[in-house]
Amino acid sequence: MTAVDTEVRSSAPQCVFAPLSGEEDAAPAAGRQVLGRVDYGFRSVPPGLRGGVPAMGVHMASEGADPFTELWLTDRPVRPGEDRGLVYAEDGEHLFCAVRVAERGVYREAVRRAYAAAFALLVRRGYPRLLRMWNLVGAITGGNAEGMENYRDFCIGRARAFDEWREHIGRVPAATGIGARGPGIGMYFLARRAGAPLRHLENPYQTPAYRYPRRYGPKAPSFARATWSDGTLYVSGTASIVGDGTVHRGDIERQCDVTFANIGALIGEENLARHGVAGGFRLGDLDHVKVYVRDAAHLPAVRARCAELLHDRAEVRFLNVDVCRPDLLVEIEGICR
Ligand code: 3EB
Repeated sequence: MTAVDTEVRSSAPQCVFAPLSGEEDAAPAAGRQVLGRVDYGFRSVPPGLRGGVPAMGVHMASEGADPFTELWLTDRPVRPGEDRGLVYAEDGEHLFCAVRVAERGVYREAVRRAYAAAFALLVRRGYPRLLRMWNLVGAITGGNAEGMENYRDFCIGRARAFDEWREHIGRVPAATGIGARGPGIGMYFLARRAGAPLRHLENPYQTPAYRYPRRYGPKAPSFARATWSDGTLYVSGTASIVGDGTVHRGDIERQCDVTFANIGALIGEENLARHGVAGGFRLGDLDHVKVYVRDAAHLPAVRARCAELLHDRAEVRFLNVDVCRPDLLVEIEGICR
């Protein structure tokens, strides 16, 4: 594999964590256009164009956790649109889109359809290189109408969509799959134009999620541990998993340590080289970090550990939500550039 050239000037959209916006438009930085906006707030708001910006509200914040608005900014002109329940915007290099699946007894077919609609949109608009997806799943470890865990039900639908669209969309990208405080599933995606080079990374300490054995569900989760695009490394939600198994059940301190060790190994020079990417990152390079903590009582300990390991100026937000395995206490994602 040859190393991907470092591009002179990145066209990657810029992630910004802003104060939670109300119904009014979030004010973008001067001269910048908003590709997409996700309100990590106290209720879910269906995807829609608000002030010409694709926006969605997800019920992720709570007392003691951090409400915020995530903005994806670009300095290129943006074209927004709506298509079969999806909202999106594109700037010629990247496309953001958001969709929501309403609460239902069994999710898999609706999830398959929502993913397929998103994939059809990406392909039609000329952005078939999917590079990041977020899946915020209500009652993630609860049972559906058939007694199957909602997360496993969700994974079946997502896997079917990837199977059906494999030749157009290619390999699975970095992802977050995490609990939401309200019902239903909010999903949003970033994709890049056709022809752009992407690299999807695995973690030397972890079994690829798409190869998890059947005991974790009938269809393995469709995601990579990280995706590199345009000088930016998008790090998936990462937890205290070694191989395919959860380690340190019930021990928040050690789960934090394993999670950070996993991220460190994933983003380091050696692992990037293994995937044909030049350079390397450290935990201090991680920014726009989201830390998902299952038990509110663990928030102070996790905040303290993050303050030690992450950069002083890193943007970090803490959310008190369920994680996709009942024995996982914490999950952490971020972006390096
Ligand atoms: C794991 O490593 C923890 O299903 O999209 C992390 C990131 C996890 C993404 C997903 C799930 C997902 O298996 C869970």
